[in-house]
Amino acid sequence: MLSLVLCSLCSLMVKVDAGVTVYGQIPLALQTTASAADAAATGKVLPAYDQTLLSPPALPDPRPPTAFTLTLPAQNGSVIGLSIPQHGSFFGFSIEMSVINQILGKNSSHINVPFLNLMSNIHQRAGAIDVRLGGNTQEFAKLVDDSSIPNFAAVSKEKTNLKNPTLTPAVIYTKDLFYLVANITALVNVRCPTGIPFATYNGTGWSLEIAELGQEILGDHLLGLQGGNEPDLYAAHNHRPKSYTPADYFGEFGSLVKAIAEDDKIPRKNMLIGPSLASAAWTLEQVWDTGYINAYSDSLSILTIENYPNNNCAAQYGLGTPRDPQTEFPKYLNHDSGLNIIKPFLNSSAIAHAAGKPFIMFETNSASCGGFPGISDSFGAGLWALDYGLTMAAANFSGAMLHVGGQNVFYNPFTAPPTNQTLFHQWTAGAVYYSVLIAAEVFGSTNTSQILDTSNNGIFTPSYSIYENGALARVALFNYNNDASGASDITATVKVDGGTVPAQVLVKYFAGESVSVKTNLTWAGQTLGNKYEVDGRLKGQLDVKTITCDQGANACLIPVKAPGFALVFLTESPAVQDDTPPTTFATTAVTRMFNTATVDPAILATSNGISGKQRQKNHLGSTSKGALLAANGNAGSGLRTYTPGIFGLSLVVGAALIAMRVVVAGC
Ligand SMILES: *[C@@H]1O[C@H](CO)[C@@H](O)[C@H](O)[C@H]1NC(C)=O
Ligand SMILES: *[C@@H]1O[C@H](CO)[C@@H](O)[C@H](O)[C@H]1NC(C)=O
Ligand SMILES: *[C@@H]1O[C@H](CO)[C@@H](O)[C@H](O)[C@H]1NC(C)=O
Ligand SMILES: *[C@@H]1O[C@H](CO)[C@@H](O)[C@H](O)[C@H]1NC(C)=O
Ligand SMILES: *[C@@H]1O[C@H](CO)[C@@H](O)[C@H](O)[C@H]1NC(C)=O
Ligand SMILES: *[C@@H]1O[C@H](CO)[C@@H](O)[C@H](O)[C@H]1NC(C)=O
Ligand SMILES: *[C@@H]1O[C@H](CO)[C@@H](O)[C@H](O)[C@H]1NC(C)=O
Ligand SMILES: *[C@@H]1O[C@H](CO)[C@@H](O)[C@H](O)[C@H]1NC(C)=O
Ligand SMILES: CC(=O)N[C@H]1CO[C@H](CO)[C@@H](O)[C@@H]1O
Repeated sequence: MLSLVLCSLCSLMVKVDAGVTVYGQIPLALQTTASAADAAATGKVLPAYDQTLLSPPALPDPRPPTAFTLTLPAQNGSVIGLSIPQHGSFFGFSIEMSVINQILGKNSSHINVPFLNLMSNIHQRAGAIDVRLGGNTQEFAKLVDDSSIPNFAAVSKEKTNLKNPTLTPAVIYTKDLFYLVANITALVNVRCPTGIPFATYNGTGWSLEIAELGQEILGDHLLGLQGGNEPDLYAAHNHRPKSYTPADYFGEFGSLVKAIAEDDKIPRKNMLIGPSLASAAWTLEQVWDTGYINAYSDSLSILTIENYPNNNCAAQYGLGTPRDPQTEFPKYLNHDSGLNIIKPFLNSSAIAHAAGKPFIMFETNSASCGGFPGISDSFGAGLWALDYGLTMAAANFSGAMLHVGGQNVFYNPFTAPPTNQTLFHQWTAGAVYYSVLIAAEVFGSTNTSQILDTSNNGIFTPSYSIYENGALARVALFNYNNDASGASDITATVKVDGGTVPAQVLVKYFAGESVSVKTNLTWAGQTLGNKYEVDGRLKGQLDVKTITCDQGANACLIPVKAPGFALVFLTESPAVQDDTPPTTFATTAVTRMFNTATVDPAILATSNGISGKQRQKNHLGSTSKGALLAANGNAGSGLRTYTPGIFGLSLVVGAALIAMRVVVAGC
């Protein structure tokens, strides 16, 4: 995509006392006085924190029925059109290479704790999380010697214009980048596809360092190596002559395959990813017609497409015709949006499946060139992204990755605070982070979930059924209508064919006050927090509704607010009731802290299964100055899972980690 990310190094360091250094976003000196309000940046609000609130679209006319019935077979055998088995990690993230430093961490010994927590939430539900490291800037990445980037950073964005034919590297990185990622994968099951610079191929030799170091250092956590990012835009971006065709790309890809075959430092030859078109100048079929899949079948592990359903390039970069967000908003708020996005790729999804290759939407989000103010981070976008993701899964895509840019995009699932605000702000999460989180629960961790689009009540109230290990396990229900009166709330009647409904079902709701809002979003009662409040943990009491079914009538009546989303658990899976905390993390840099004044003690008290009472009783996690919290000193062994039941085992560590998850985000 055309987005140019603006970011810079984050290098906050606060000396607390001799030998103790805390790397954090909230230095102790400022904690008691600084508030988000008085410390708010003066001047222009960056797009990632934009406050535009659009008007919710008018209700459809005629109004769709508010009640409908889904009669669902109990077993998968008789279900026509059910998807291939999907992984819990179906929905992941794609992180622009130039912002790795802001998002993942500064270097291998300074991992951002909020990032770990955000990944851990998904790992806990799905068993894994896929995070692509790449984007346009990967194409211009250049390895530099250890320690040659100032301030010990592993990655640095260079001042460059990606359209500049002189091809200045967009990103420089050291070998430590791979250790940074490896140290993350040692804590959370993150699987990373990345990419080989392709646009910068000079016709004679390839820069294969990313492939070499990736295989050496990331091992099995390296999910694949992209060969070309959006090659159909190379001509438009002046990376190739105007005459550049799919056949030319085919030839260059062959040269890459050959170079890898001849490189002893790349032992695994069969993990290339392509063609990753932007679906702009070429169709996937044009690439298939070159014989690409057959010719490179032994080298290709994943087939990919990248697509944004819309663009905001006029407002962001003065390119094309301006689009008014208010006019665009309704286009996202119905099931046809996702269906229309994937329509051009269904043939390729089937072709990939027949060839035994996964087909992945490698980079997507609400609109290219940064998304739209008011749309991309709204609750409506959260519903849209979840529906779009499930649509892809139902159509046999094997994965999809939501793109994460820098401070100047509207669509980020999560954003680290701007460098000059790390003193007083925490992270910000977009509504679409919840979409990925919820998708992880839709599919669960068995990797056997099969999904079917069961929408039968019009485009404003789509629905899906999910089979796990062959049996009907969950039902997903959307309501895109926006109506505070309650008159557009829906009731779905779920019936089981070839079986009977359980006596009761558990339901989790994704809730927001309207499709327009960006604040107070909750998943099963819990929230990450609003703008600048996110440390990566879900806060608040888990609220899973129990709905009693009528077994005589073989019917469960599930209400869904307008707007809203419900995930119905028909078999009481352990995950749904599970209020145990995800794994929590420390970084090597944190050895002591006190005074977590910016934390709401009520939230702390209910977080992670340890009550305030228990904490008081054990003199733990005091929020007052002077409480000494010891922490483990090694990121590689920083993995601690704890539950209320293991106090005897690791009381102190547990308390320290809770506090750190609140205040620490080493940059
Ligand atoms: C932070 O930097 C931005 C961009 O350089 C600037 O507009 C803003 O005023 C700065 N904010 C503070 C609080 O210094
Ligand atoms: C990471 O950066 C810190 C300084 O911020 C430095 O002390 C440390 O050695 C660096 N780690 C690596 C592995 O370069
Ligand atoms: C082409 O690129 C390769 C890899 O970066 C480099 O080793 C080689 O010297 C370059 N060749 C020319 C002619 O620039
Ligand atoms: C699917 O793609 C193949 C390969 O390019 C092409 O031959 C075929 O016509 C396409 N089918 C449809 C329905 O587009
Ligand atoms: C997905 O794959 C399954 C199993 O091969 C097939 O039955 C189903 O029709 C496919 N769905 C689509 C939309 O192609
Ligand atoms: C599910 O797939 C993930 C990769 O997405 C893998 O790490 C995990 O081990 C698998 N789980 C099971 C139960 O097979
Ligand atoms: C039904 O589910 C089982 C277990 O996941 C799987 O082995 C089987 O292939 C599925 N059958 C169909 C028709 O999808
Ligand atoms: C969020 O919810 C809280 C508590 O219910 C309420 O006090 C606050 O006004 C809400 N904030 C916004 C921006 O909706
Ligand atoms: C598990 C792992 O990959 N650990 C690495 C963390 O980073 C350091 C370098 O700072 C490596 O030496 C470790 O191997």
